[in-house]
Amino acid sequence: MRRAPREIVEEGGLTSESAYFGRREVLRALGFGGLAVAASPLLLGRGATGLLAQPAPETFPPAVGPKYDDLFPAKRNKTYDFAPLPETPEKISGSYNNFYEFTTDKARVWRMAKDFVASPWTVQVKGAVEKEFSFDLDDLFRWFPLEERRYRFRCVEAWAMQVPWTGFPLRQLIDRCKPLGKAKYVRVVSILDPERLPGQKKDTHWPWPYYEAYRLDEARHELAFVALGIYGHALPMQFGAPWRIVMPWKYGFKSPKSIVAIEFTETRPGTFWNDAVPKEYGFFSNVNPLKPHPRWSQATERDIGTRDRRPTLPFNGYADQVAKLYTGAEF
Ligand SMILES: Nc1nc2c(c(=O)[nH]1)N[C@H]1C(S)=C(S)[C@@H](COP(=O)(O)O)O[C@H]1N2
Ligand SMILES: [Mo]
Repeated sequence: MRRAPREIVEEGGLTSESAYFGRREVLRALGFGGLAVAASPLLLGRGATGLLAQPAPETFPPAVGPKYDDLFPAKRNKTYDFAPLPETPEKISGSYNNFYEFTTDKARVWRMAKDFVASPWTVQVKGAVEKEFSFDLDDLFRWFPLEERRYRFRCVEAWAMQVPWTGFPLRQLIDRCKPLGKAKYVRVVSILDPERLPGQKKDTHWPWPYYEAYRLDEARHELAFVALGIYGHALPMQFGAPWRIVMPWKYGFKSPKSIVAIEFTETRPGTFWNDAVPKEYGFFSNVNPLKPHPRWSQATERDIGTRDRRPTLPFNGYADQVAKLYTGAEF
């Protein structure tokens, strides 16, 4: 996130995503990544791959394979909708991802992730629970009825999208874990596998694996969601297959991908970004237009689909539902 926000979204007054993707490919072929750097033979070599590569497809395949296709598409839950904003096309949201385990280059994540098979998969449940246990993909996909929810999503870098997630309320999974009364927080840990995740091998200055945490009342809120799918099919790898958490009122980094452990604690756990850059990323990180990031304003956001800029909403538009969870200081 060091450079994060603006290098792509803000660049050059582009008006359509085709112009944007077209220009990216051209820049890449010339040896320019997201940022202008002096062309070197090495960069040209790498860039040439970009020119030969196919542009992003309209849709991306599930990283768990076809095994759970019978569960999709799930029934839409009409309580949750992002209207009047338009749905962000899969082609756009699926080729503009933050998933640092692969690469920090948002436009390249889908290509680097496309051969990753997220099956089999085991999730450990530990800490302050009645009994520690683990579960697998069949449990995850078939324990609870799946539904589709249309949510807004807001990255701390000031870009936003609107997507239909498929899954179930996080509260149901928490109940299944049987936390003890003394548990006050829940912590989740993403996959650690440097052999298959090039970012974990290359960017060793980060405290891998990725980890996040919430106060239990936040995690049990009706909006807190377990996503197993998006756009009516199981998650493609770049979205965090086989499952992730989605907290739509918080900045996107509080929606961790590809989770392998859930732990209940009595004291507040650290989080990946707060531990890595404490001055920039807090524990709650609720979307707040009035509280600028130390390096940029959060007053407005850019829609990655329409490319419109619009005002940021408190709690990303979910204030009526979640504001009551927080004191002023926590917002
Ligand atoms: N494990 C893991 N989870 C992650 C990230 C990451 O790098 N690794 N990036 C976060 C950030 S900063 C954002 S904005 C969202 C992006 O989700 P998307 O690529 O599905 O849009 O994922 C979040 N979850
Ligand atoms: Mo983000």
